[in-house]
Amino acid sequence: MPHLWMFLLQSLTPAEHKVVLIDGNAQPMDEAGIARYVREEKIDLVGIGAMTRMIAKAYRMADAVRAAGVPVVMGGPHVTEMADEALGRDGGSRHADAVALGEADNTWPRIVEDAARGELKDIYAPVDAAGKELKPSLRPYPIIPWDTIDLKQFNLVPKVAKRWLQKIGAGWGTFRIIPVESGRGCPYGCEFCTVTGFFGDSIRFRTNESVVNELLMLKARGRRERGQFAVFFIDDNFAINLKRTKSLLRDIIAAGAQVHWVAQISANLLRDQELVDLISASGGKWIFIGMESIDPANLKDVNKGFNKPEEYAAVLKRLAQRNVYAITSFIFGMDNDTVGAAERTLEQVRTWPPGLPIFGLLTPLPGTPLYKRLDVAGRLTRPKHWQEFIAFTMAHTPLKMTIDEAHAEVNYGWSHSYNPEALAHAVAALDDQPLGYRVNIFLARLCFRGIYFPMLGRFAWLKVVSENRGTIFKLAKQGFAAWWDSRFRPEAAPETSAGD
Ligand code: B12
Ligand code: SF4
Repeated sequence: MPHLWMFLLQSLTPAEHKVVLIDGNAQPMDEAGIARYVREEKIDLVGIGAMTRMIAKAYRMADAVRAAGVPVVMGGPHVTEMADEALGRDGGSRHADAVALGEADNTWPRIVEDAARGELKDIYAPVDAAGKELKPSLRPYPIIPWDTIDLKQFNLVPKVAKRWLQKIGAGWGTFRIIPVESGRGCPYGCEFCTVTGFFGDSIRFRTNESVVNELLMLKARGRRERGQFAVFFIDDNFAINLKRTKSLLRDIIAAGAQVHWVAQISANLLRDQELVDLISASGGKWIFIGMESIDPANLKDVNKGFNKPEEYAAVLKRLAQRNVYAITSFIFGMDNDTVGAAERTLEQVRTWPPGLPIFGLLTPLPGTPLYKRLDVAGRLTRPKHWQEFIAFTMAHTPLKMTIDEAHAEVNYGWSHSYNPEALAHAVAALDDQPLGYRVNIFLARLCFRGIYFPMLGRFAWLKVVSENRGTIFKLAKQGFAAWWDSRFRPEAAPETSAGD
């Protein structure tokens, strides 16, 4: 999925400038490649955004661009906290000519104008003339021209299958997941999270109309191209204001702007049955829930005591009754975790409707209260872990187990949730549902498996397909039977034979 910031800043760029977007995930380039590109295309200014985990690579790319003689501006959550690092003021080398702190909606046009005049400043802060912090209101919100943006690099359908898939149903020649924001900010202040510090606890929303129009634009393009769009509402807590969220979802339904969508919502807000009904009716398919832990002591430690593990099951059942499933996110290596935390978590997960469990390690990100607490306590083992990023590797010592034991817990969680037996079990749990739901969960599990187990390359995929051949055969058999019934025994075919 592409990152929203680049489309947003592109829309906010003064009209006389041309913007080219390169997503390092979709179009990998090495240092020599990016240097060649900026020289050949005669690029005048490069903007780079990155999260903490990708900042080391971002700095390397920035160094190569600067060595080619092109100025670099960096922005995003990491450099907002570590501006001195990016500007080489902490004793290290300089990677950026300028840093945009915080939300750059209002500063970006100024940065571009300064760069055009050759007068880039080191730091751009979102403040007014009196130095008071200014948060963009999101009303008005720029129109992101999804109908004309070149989205080739984000098509998830393999090229070889494109022509054939275009003919299926409403057309599957393209499938793209598009980030859309309907609001910003979260006041909850969980200890490990960057969001409350970065976006502030002032929550801001776009108008319903502007969100609905964006969805309608995506739908129209999908129809035109005989392809599909799904939307990720990237709001940190999509239902933080229940009344507003319900009104947005009602407007989406009234305008016929439903697309399949995913959003992040904390479990406490999903108690509301009307909200869940509206989620389902407006196209909501997957809800990402930061469950973090099934241990209330852990949740209290990280200032997330509003999560109540005893209600997780009810929340997930309420969603599943409306055919909405959950991406349930857990963190191991918390201070009250002991060996066996993963199995204890999975014991609960197995009693829930099938979903997409994901597992990570407690990570002290710069600028978070967690970072400060661990630093003061002298518990950081790799205080600048981002300079040498290693996936799924702790940067501090947990209290009740070793670092290696915490790593083993994460490995246990992923292995036991994504092995062929677990996938078969998830599919079987939906045996009473339309076939489309079973195919959906199977494909989603295969893709999510790749978060932990690298699945790059044809052979990695072939291996996984072979390991899961039993489930694939079962689904193919059911698919053939459904097709046969709909063709030759219409009276026997179920009303909805393929779900979505
Ligand atoms: C969507 C999202 C994802 C998506 C993918 C990202 C995508 N393709 O969009 C998914 C779900 C996959 C994801 C995964 C992860 N995410 Co995430 N994600 C987000 C989320 C919710 C929204 C991002 C967004 O679009 N925001 C809205 C835009 C408008 O804001 P923005 O990106 O910050 O951009 C503004 C400014 O920062 C600035 N800006 C940004 N870049 C640039 C560049 C330039 C040149 C300039 C001038 C300005 C600028 O201008 C923009 C407009 O104001 C944010 C939280 C948040 N609300 O931002 C977390 C967030 C970015 N994620 C975070 C994390 C930790 C992760 C994971 C590491 C989690 C994990 N443990 O696995 C993974 C890593 C994924 C990976 N492998 O790279 C952290 C990052 C903190 C940090 N210091 O790095 C955040 C902030 C959430 C948090 N809880 O703290 N994430
Ligand atoms: S609820 Fe989510 S977005 Fe809000 S502070 Fe906690 S982890 Fe961050």
